Amino acid sequence: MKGRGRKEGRERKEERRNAPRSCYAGYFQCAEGLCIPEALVCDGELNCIAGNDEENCAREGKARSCFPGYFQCALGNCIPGNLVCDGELNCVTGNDEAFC
Ligand SMILES: [Ca+2]
Ligand SMILES: [Ca+2]
Repeated sequence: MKGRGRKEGRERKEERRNAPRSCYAGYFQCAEGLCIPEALVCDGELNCIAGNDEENCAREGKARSCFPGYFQCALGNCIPGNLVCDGELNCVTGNDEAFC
């Protein structure tokens, strides 16, 4: 029943999605005008020629570090440090257990 700290990063991402863009809904517009599926945004790989599909993540919190004592999952959410290496997957990607 403990909060997992998943919200913070997520909510900010949602805000971005509502920004008016000239791509179809569900697509992200790169700096050079290319439209890529939103699933490719912040997935850790550069899909825009300008690379800004990943750049924004850093600004929105993905590559930003968590509060002291917290661990950052691959998707950018933060979990309490004591959940790292506790034998249970707390990150969606399970990377809190990957480095044990
Ligand atoms: Ca990407
Ligand atoms: Ca864990």
